Amino acid sequence: MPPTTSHPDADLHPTASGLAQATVEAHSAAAPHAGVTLYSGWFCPFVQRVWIALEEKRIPYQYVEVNPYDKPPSLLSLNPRGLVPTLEYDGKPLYESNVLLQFLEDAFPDHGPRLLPEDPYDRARSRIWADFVTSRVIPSFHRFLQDTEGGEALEGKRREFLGFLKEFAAELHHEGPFWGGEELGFVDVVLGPWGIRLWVFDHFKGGLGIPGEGEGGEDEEVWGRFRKWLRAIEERKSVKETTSEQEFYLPIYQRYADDKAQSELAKATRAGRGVP
Ligand SMILES: N[C@@H](CCC(=O)N[C@@H](CS)C(=O)NCC(=O)O)C(=O)O
Repeated sequence: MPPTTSHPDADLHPTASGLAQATVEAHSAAAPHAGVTLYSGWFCPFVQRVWIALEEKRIPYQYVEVNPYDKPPSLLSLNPRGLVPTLEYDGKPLYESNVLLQFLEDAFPDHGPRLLPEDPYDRARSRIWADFVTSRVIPSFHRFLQDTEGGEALEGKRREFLGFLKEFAAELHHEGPFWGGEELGFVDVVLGPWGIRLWVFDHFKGGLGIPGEGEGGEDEEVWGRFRKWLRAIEERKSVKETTSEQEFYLPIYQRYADDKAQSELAKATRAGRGVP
């Protein structure tokens, strides 16, 4: 059958599956008054940041699935960048996942838990580490995933990525389980969607190499703390209920692993730039 669209990445599974499918169905009705509409791609980790926050805060929202590689006019008219997540609030558009997280915090102060700390210093620190995730961890995740040279080049990218994860892990609250302590917060939501996607390195790149229990040597404590964080993220209801079945992510990540993906993120990685 000839492709129905010209973008090479557009041919993906059309809808969420598994636990995420039930969440989509529960939010298929038009957004209630003072609610928001989330223009989403079920597979997208940037979307998942915002989706987790909407679920955690129990903000009324409508979920609208769009294919950002076959951009419908409804998406482009709201977001000239044509990226998901895009949000419509009171008829007005907003985008950029980290901005959206902070917007939800400001616009719905009485809904659910606050993700950012009250204390100005702690808020600023959360923003520093959220920025670290977006400017360092995610580009490095993609450099590693999109490597097709193998050998020393792949090994170097693996080491770079592990180095960033270790730097992140060293900043985690001593007990946790989350970044700032017992409660899930902004930094957790910003990295969480990539945390639950670390399986891609086992699947496509011969392993990530986070030391297992008792294997961390002088870094045992920091890696132990990272594993505890990751377990807490993986077990979080809002994370599970916004995650689809692995088999449907596979063909998408296969294209990244073969360095064939033509998304803005894949192209930016190839060109040595950061997150689009
Ligand atoms: N900086 C954006 C990145 C969003 C993004 O790259 N979304 C991807 C899907 S995961 C997208 O819409 N890609 C469409 C494209 O590459 O044309 C954010 O944080 O919201």
